Amino acid sequence: LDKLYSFMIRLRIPGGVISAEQWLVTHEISEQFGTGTLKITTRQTVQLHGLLKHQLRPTIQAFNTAKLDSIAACGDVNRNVIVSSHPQISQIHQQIYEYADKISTLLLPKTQSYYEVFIDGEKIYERSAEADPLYEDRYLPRKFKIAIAIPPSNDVDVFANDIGLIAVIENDVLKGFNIAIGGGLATTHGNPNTYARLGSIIGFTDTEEKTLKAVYEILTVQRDFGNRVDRKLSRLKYTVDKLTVEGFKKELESRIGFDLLPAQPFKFSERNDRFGWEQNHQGKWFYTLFVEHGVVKPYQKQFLYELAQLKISNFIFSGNQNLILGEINDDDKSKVEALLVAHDIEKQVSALRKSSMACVALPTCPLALAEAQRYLPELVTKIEPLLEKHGLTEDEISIRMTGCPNGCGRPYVAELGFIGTGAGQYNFMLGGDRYGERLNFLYKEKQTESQILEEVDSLFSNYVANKTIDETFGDFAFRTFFKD
Ligand code: SRM
Ligand code: SF4
Repeated sequence: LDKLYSFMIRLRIPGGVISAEQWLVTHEISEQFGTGTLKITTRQTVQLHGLLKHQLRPTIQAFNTAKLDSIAACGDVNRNVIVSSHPQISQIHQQIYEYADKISTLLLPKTQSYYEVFIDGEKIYERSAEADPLYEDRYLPRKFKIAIAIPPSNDVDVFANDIGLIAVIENDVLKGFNIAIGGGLATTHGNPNTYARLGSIIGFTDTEEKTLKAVYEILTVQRDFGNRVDRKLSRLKYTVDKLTVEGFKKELESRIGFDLLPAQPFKFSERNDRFGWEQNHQGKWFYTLFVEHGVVKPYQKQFLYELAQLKISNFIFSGNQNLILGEINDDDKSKVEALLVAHDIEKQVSALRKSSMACVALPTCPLALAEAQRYLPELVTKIEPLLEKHGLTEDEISIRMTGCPNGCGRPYVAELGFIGTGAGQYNFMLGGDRYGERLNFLYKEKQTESQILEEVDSLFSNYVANKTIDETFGDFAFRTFFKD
């Protein structure tokens, strides 16, 4: 008798946009084969858990009929390419969104084994075998992540990615991209050689051809120079530091055959999603739904199912684990509003909760040392009265939690970060900025809930008494407590 293996499947959705038809298929698959839970991830896609081994093929086949796949959603390849998700913030979002698709396609492994194993059983050698000039016969030393940010929003945490592209826009024209390399968050408890790192900006590209070429060759540098001995030290960030930023850039320029242009100015002034209704330049409506830590609750799932059946909106996952219902015509807005009311969707949610993010952790993640998405909601409920006590209820302080130091909920770039060290214990990280441009630091080790609440109370009190005008909590905490 075989063991009762159960699997998680994650989709590849560059830019995080799917149609109503694709939502319906995803919904139905989750009911038929999964646990029923849909989990929106920090990289603009969804995961289904609890798939039994014999259900894998029918699941993947069903996704395939809806033109959805799971190729390169995991593994030592380029992962889901993410993009700032609010279309209304820029008239040229569609143009930038297309980059996500192009980059994802450009960097897909050429192997057809996915189709042989999961779709139609046709032998790979019966298909036209295609060489893979990018991954060759060895793939990358480690997973690889790319994000595209559209200022003023850094909702993708662009500097936490191996490659971060920052769109430079002037008078509603896309001028090109600043390129940041070597971002990555994971550390390992007790291994001082591991560290979180924000991407370093190495220059600017002003045409699509140059941007794609630079992105592609950054991967080949990592393929050829990355550490293949120690997986803990094999992400691009370590390669960049080994070669030095300048050394990496030189190697890259020799491969692309042109010099990168000097980086262009840009400014981030938001990272959260814009909840509720917004209208874009073409008059289309977008509604952003708060989905706490990406776990779609049953009443939300029912609402989304009924909405998808109307086929009047698309579904856009945000890098903050929320969901945007997009491209809604003026005439259809009232239908969505009626459904929002019927399902009692619009709840009062505090600014802190809206700025919170947590990874999956227990019970499904095998690497979890502590709770995250099941516990952070409870911790936030206990912090909310402290915010009230100190007059901070409107403050959008970012709070993030993960069950281990891998950093899936990006806690290293939060103002308040909690990283699991053991059951009920967290390293308390403090002093990230609000927009993801500065790492936080370890403030207190292995804190229990009561210690966390006591610290937070005292920090809020100190903040209110001593902050400068317009100083955010993270900036205040960094200025006050960070010791080099
Ligand atoms: Fe992650 C591994 C969940 C975003 C760093 N991550 C895992 C696994 C697959 C555990 C495993 O290897 O067995 C988790 C599955 C748990 C489960 O039960 O579902 C997992 N990671 C997630 C998600 C679902 C968290 C979430 O709640 O949203 C995110 C899925 C993203 C996606 O759709 O592709 C997720 N993971 C991230 C991020 C954030 C990001 O990419 O913006 C990071 C930190 C950024 C980075 O990569 O530096 C991240 N995950 C890791 C790592 C550490 C990688 C490293 O450099 O060492 C691991 C462990 C590994 O790769 O060995 C990991
Ligand atoms: Fe699992 Fe750790 Fe990632 Fe959380 S941060 S999902 S515990 S690997």
